[in-house]
Amino acid sequence: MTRKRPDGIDEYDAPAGGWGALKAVAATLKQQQVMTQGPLTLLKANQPDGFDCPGCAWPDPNHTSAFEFCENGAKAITWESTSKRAGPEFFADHTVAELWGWTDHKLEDTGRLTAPLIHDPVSDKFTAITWEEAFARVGAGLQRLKSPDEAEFYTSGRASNEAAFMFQLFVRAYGTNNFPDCSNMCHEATSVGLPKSIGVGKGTVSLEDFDHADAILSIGHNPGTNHPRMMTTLHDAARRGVPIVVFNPLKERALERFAAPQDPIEMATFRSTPIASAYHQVKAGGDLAALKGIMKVILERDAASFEMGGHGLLAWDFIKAHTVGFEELKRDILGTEWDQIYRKSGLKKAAFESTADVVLTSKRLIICYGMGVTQHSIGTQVVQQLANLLLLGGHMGREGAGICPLRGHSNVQGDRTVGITEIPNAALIDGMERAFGFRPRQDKGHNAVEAIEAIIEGRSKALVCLGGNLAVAMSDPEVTFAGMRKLDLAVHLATKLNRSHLLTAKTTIILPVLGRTDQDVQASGVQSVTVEDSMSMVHASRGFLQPPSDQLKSEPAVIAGMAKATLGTRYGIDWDGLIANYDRIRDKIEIVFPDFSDFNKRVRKPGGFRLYVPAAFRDWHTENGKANFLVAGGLEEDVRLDDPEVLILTTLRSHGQYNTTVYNMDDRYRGVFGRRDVIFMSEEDLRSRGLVDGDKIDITGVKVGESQPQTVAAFTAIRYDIPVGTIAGYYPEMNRVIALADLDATSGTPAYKGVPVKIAKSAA
Ligand SMILES: Nc1nc2c(c(=O)[nH]1)N[C@H]1C(S)=C(S)[C@@H](COP(=O)(O)OP(=O)(O)OC[C@H]3O[C@@H](n4cnc5c(=O)[nH]c(N)nc54)[C@H](O)[C@@H]3O)O[C@H]1N2
Ligand SMILES: Nc1nc2c(c(=O)[nH]1)N[C@H]1C(S)=C(S)[C@@H](COP(=O)(O)OP(=O)(O)OC[C@H]3O[C@@H](n4cnc5c(=O)[nH]c(N)nc54)[C@H](O)[C@@H]3O)O[C@H]1N2
Ligand SMILES: [Mo]
Repeated sequence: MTRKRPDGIDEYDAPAGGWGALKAVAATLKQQQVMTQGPLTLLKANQPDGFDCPGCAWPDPNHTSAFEFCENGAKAITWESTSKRAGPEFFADHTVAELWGWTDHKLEDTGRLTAPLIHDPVSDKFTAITWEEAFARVGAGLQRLKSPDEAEFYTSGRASNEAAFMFQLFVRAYGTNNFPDCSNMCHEATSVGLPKSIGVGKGTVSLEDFDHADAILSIGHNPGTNHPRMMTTLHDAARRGVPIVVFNPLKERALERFAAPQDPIEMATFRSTPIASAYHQVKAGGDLAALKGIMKVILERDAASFEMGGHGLLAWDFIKAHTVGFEELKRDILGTEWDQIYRKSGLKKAAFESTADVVLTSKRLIICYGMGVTQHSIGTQVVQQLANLLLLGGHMGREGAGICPLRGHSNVQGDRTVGITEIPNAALIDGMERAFGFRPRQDKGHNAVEAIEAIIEGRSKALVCLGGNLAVAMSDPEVTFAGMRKLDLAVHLATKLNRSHLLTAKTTIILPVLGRTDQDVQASGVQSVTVEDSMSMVHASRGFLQPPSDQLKSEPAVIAGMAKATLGTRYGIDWDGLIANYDRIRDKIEIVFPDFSDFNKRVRKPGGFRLYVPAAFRDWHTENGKANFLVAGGLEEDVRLDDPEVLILTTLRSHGQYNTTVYNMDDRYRGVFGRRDVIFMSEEDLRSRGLVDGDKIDITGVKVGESQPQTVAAFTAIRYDIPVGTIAGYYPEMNRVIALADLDATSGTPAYKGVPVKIAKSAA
């Protein structure tokens, strides 16, 4: 007999995609009241003459002609092109204290911001202000600081190349390298880890490579929700018989079975395609052990082949010609005990043997990965082990093979390419001098966690955010929120209201900006911006909707306005000229970054162009000019985990959210409906703690460094197919229990996917 499940919890038996996805889009259109402009907008997404979907950074197929269906892209687009508005009248009716009590969903669901706003501390309300006044206040606030290093300039990954480039120009001319950005919380382990391995901090594969791959490993990402257009690619590969081996603690439905809404037969017959050929439910944080396990089998078999008089099983010509460090890696891997590998990964020998079979028979292997890999205290090292595994078989610089980090925001990769970095290299500084005649500082600035620490400690007094919701995205809101409330100046360029805006400083200004779908008209006419996807393709994006208010400015224009008010005529930068025609911004980008040669011409070709990725051509831009096998530290137990009561919490995105934007309360593919206050737990972890499915529990963080552990109370434990010792909950609700100091020391990426916690049955 099966016991009744808790409210809102249901087994979801259907495949991912299919009719459920189509139905969800119809519901979204209705919710956002976009029956007139909305459906039309969807057809322009990711088309050569349309705008780049703000949803994710998965590339568009060449010469896109048919509408590429994507449920979550549709949510992202309709959320932006909604007919709801949050204008000055709305803010006149609500104090900030009142709005603070609203949910994240309700805050953003008030609709598009329509006018510049300033917080009035007397009434505790946001009131309208002119652009001139707003720019003057920002300029005065920044000029007043003792040093430019007392200001932090945050970038979220939706900003276009043009906006991001203008932002770094403004900030470098102002005089600091404090560039916290969302990438610091996301793929920083990739940006820091891969350059040491293969000389470039980006993926090496192109979309076409997936047509030629003969095996795919998918590690720690959930494309059915976060990169839905990738499902078309995985679906095609699976139908070709390509083995797809998954490592993920949760059985993500889309990686099990997917019905392609593009496929008329699957839609008509309610059939679906199995995606994963093997699914290994590794423990959260167990990937380093798992990768060592796979490589151990491979290296043992290679050695055995030589002993039998064979030529080995690895790509020996490649290893000899292109790599350094094989012997050290071999020593480390063969010296790692199987017991430790089993214990840390939670997997058995068969998982490593079967994966080694796939890897060793593959001539063209692609490894895809996401936040399940990067957001750990050992994230950088795990990324480097992925590179090791590929290098053993020579799967770099070969058609159909390579590494594929799934990037987050639609232009997070481009923002980094055009200069958003707290660690500028000499090439960037030289380029800026060539383009603008001044030499910016080259010393290291703050990344995201360092920026928050500086704000908490009062070393930084101003924060300017180009989009995003930094306070909510960050760990430990208890200290993060308190720090942000102590600022002298907080400035937010935003499309919609969110909680970070409500953390009011002495002066708090919200500047409403055009989104991707909005038409951007400047002195020379309608403008396009450019973006770079996960596979280094740069292409144009042009909005066409009537903006929600005639008071909105584009992001580049707002940045230019702030820059003029702050810097005056410093360095003779022609801010107005750059804004009048974005071709001029691109001309400057080309001077700073020679890879963008002929930028304006090349980006006008439908589909755009691909930036040079040296490792994709076996051109290794590492210090020693070779690809490097890198050894990761041992698998010593984390001392925090010695306590048998400690569980590892991993924090996830639901199907109904975009980062801190909560579209709706459902997580359809995981069978959760109308709620987010749940913790996924294995039957055994429930039982051993005297709990049953549906019990209310309190989750408390474990002390890390100086942290004061916080508790999330009265969440509902639900029985779920997840490894013993691993539990899961939603981001950002669970950020409360994550210590700010819990991060990957090498890259600074917060360890959002490996949070040590204790749980107890709620008293109430
Ligand atoms: N619709 C939608 N699209 C998005 C986003 C969104 O919020 N909504 N966010 C965008 C952004 S900024 C990003 S960075 C990407 C994020 O895309 P993903 O990387 O897919 O992000 P997560 O939801 O955090 O899920 C990570 C996956 O890793 C698994 N996992 C958790 N811990 C571990 C572990 O220790 N090991 C392994 N192997 N797996 C683990 C989880 O079960 C989950 O399946 O998506 C982008 N696209
Ligand atoms: N626990 C936990 N925490 C995490 C993660 C996790 O997996 N677990 N993931 C981390 C990751 S990968 C990331 S990338 C960060 C995300 O951190 P952020 O990038 O800071 O957050 P978002 O939620 O993407 O930002 C949403 C806001 O962006 C604004 N916005 C939307 N479109 C535009 C636009 O076109 N222009 C401007 N100016 N503003 C716009 C809106 O006001 C909206 O409220 O969170 C990180 N935090
Ligand atoms: Mo991200």
